[in-house]
Amino acid sequence: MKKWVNRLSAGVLVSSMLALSACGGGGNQTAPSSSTPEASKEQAADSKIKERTIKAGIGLNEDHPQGQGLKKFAELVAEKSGGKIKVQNFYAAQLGDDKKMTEALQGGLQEITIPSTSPMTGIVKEYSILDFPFLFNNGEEADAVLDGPVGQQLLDKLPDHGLIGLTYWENGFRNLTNSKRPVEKAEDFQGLKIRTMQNAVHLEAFAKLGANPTPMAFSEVFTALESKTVDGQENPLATIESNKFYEVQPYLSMTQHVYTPFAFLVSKKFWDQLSDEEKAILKDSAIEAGKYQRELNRQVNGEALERLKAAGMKVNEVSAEEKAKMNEIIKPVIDKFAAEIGEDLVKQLYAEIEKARK
Ligand code: TK8
Repeated sequence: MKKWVNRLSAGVLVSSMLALSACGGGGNQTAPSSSTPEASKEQAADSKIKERTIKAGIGLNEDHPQGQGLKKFAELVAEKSGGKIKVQNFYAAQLGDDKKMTEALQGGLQEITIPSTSPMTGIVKEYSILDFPFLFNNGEEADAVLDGPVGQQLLDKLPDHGLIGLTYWENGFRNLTNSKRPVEKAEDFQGLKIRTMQNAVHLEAFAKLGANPTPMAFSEVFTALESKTVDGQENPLATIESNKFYEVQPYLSMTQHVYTPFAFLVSKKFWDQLSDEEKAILKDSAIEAGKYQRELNRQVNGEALERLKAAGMKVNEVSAEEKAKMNEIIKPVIDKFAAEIGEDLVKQLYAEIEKARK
């Protein structure tokens, strides 16, 4: 059964990637002759791009849309730099979890990582506004906010912490899995030991629902589920599939309780060494690969549910009434963080969402 699922998911993923890649990448340009003004301008620009090999690490697998996005990024950087800038990709937390890799960027030991924004609240607490449950109805609303003034304001807070934020990629809408029971009602959370990201909003929100939350690095989750140190976890479907959580989690409840973005981060120590041409290559590639990644992520998350059911997961929907009840129970936690973060930014966030809904 499982081998069949893997072969299927690999096949589907490759075909969706091929379909998507047809839309990316620029063709080869014919080099203008060397004596023309264009040539000297191009040579001047080219001279501003140095031979470099940079390390980019992520927590998810190569087959996950985040991994595929990173591959696209490396291709685009190579293309735009005429092969001078090589991006070495490290998947599946080879270089550590989101927090560890972000610290490595701050120390200048690594150049790029793409963490979930939730563990970044320890660096910039304002990122907590993105952890408010049931904030977005769909990915497009999230795009409007993240690619808009609120998203930019949050990125602009990073240089003071040794980080440069270029853009946002998509992790997605999170759903609960567990080994105990289907979670259909707010009260079904009672007593469930749930792994959360290292994030105060998530911890306090699950505690408010009566669960017993434990913060943990992503790379430790599978083992904690398998050994029943925790009963459950929550992630988008593409991650539940790519990390084979269906092998140790019989129940999948479509809570869609919060949307998590990824932030595309670069070490400021490294960034400050770059020429404007090199900075433009990295930024343009991160944004272009990000568009590809978001689209692929939505496609894979759209397809994964049937494969997870085929892999044996018992899936239950959660009604809008029960989601509203959960949101009501959690509200005091959100009010507390909203006050801590500051009403202005929170008001702006809701105004941007309203605008996106028009
Ligand atoms: C991977 C994490 C993961 C996140 C989590 O490094 O920790 O559950 O959803 O995607 O960023």
